[in-house]
Amino acid sequence: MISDSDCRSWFSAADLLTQDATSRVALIGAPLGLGSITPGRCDLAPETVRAAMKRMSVYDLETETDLSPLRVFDAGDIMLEETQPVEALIPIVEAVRPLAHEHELTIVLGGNNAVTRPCVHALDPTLQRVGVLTLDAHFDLRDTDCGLTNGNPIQALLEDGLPGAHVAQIGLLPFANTKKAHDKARAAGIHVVSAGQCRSSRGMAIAGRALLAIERLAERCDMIHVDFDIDVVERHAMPGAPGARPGGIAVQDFFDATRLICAHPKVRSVDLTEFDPSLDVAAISALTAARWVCEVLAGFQKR
Ligand SMILES: [Mn+2]
Repeated sequence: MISDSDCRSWFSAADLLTQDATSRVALIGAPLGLGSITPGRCDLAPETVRAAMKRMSVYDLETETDLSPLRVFDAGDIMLEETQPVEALIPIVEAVRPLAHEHELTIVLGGNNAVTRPCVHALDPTLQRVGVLTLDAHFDLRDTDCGLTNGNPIQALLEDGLPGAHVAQIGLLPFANTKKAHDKARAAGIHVVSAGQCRSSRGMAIAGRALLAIERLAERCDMIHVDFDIDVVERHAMPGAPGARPGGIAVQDFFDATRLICAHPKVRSVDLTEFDPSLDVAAISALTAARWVCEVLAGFQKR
């Protein structure tokens, strides 16, 4: 018997998932599909990401990062079938809060972007000690008078009492946001960094911008939640996100920023939102999402 032969398979990122609740990192699916402005199947994302993790090894040769000693407690998926965003608050908070308290880092696989508000409430019910960083093409500051959607989690959090100075947003795209949203962000004191300010052609701009944003939040907040809305990535590299547009950030910049952000000890929870597997082409988005999980863990391991 050849126990360590890799002639047919390897130890994959999916093999890091365990039922051992003492693991330093936890992962949970929040398959919220309803309430998207563009109706879709973001509810399929958690199972798709877990499956794609089987295609990722646990070793990054470029930085000689080996994730194999890490284990990730897989808490399964929250039951959110037929659930609208307004009804999803309590089940998500109740599922994520114990994980966020018992683990150094909790990974929440959305779901549409409406899962972000409950994640922030789970981390800090007072909303006074928590900071929120978004990597997103959009402000998500649409009005809430028509109800909660994937287009207004940040607006809803501000209305809940989250201070605007505790919010930083990276990757905002031209012609994907309104002047009204930009004015709201400015008035609230949100730290705004556009996609153009993050371009690779400007060197390590995104890494520097992300580090600056996270350090700014860390000065004001005891803990940070990061929303990785996958539509921040350039659309040609992200067919599986309805909101992705040409001109978004490069996928390598997305990975670099993820690792850098997740190395910060105040980052206690992260979400991945807006991945709709029904729109994906050649598993491009699924493999990007799986690599994102690896980058989150690589960043965490640097702490
Ligand atoms: Mn968003």
